[in-house]
Amino acid sequence: MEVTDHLDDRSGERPVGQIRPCYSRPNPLRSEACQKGYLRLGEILMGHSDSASALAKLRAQGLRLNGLRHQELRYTGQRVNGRGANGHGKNGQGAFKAEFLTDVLTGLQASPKSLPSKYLYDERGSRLFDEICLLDEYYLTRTEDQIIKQYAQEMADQIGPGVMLVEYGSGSSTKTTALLNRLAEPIAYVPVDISREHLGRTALSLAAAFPQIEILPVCADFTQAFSLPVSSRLPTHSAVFFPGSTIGNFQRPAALAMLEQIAQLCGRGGGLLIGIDLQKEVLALESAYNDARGVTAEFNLNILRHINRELAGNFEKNQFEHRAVYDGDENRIEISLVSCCQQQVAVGEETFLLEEDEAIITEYSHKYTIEGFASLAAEVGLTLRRSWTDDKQLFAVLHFALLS
Ligand code: AVJ
Repeated sequence: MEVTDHLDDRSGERPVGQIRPCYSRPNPLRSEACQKGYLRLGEILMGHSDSASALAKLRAQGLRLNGLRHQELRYTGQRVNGRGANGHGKNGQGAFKAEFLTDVLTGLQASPKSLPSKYLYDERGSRLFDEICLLDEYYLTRTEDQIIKQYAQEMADQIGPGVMLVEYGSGSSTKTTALLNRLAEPIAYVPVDISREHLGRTALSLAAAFPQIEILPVCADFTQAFSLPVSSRLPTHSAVFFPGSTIGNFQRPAALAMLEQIAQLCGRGGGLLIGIDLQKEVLALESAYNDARGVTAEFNLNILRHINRELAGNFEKNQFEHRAVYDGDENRIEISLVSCCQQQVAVGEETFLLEEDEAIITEYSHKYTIEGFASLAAEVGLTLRRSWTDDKQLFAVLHFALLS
């Protein structure tokens, strides 16, 4: 069987313990991938063209690399929705920036003004979000972790044997590990993430921990359609794992579109394991988004830095204030940046006038009841099979099936 190595061009000597990602059979995606500017393996791995520096960075982050040498780590040449994720792609950067600019201009021309929440997550934003997850006030992450840890076996039983498990967001892998540990005969694990860095880290550490599971990372924006990679063994079905209550970011039409997309990706017999934040008293909700240390405020304001840097904006961070309030009619936390004065702001060639107290909405975080979310999912054919929650009913993890 032919082994093709795509990590870099210096595939000759490799010290012991180095990663050896490979395709163990000819990969039909490969030549097409290279022609069309799909991601190459090395790029997916780290966004480094040089494997030595990628490895040094991984080591510095404390990753166990020994033992990976014989691990078959496969990467797909999955297309990143037509552009380089995170703007690092050799061919995609321009397109990515153009889309960022269009999104920002469209949002600032609208009334009320808004900015897509996905732009909160540049590198610094992602780090700040990780910090949010550790805050006392931010109960979401810790509660979901605890639910999954406690009921991982039941969840794995619900998902069933022979699955290709597709994770949206592939964040920190503690939840994933708990699940993968308990799945019966899992065929493949497909982490999907827009951040190549995150994806590389997740893929490598899970490949080391689960040598029997084929790891097929896909670098993509999961809010847009993408296709599943092909595993070497045929799965009996696919299931999407979508933790973190990220679905809460979407308003109803977008949430429905997302669920529909998941249903189509999995097909009949497929499943969805998803985390949602539950409705609760307003004080607890608002505290979670107005932490005492101001980390959430910093996270929110970071979107302005991101725009200034990437799109030649001139937002003055200290002319804006973080606001997060619960809207009981819409059942959502509305996060915005409020202009402290009347001011003019430029983004590239365009200028915008902001009135004193005018808000730019940066994020919604919808809160559901289990029944409410189940009826939403039912609209696209997803049937609620089981749900798990913590004893204070702060958060829930739901399992849906696409019945044939
Ligand atoms: C990542 C969308 C789940 O809505 O709670 C946290 C994002 N924003 N604090 C959420 C967020 C501010 C978070 N989600």
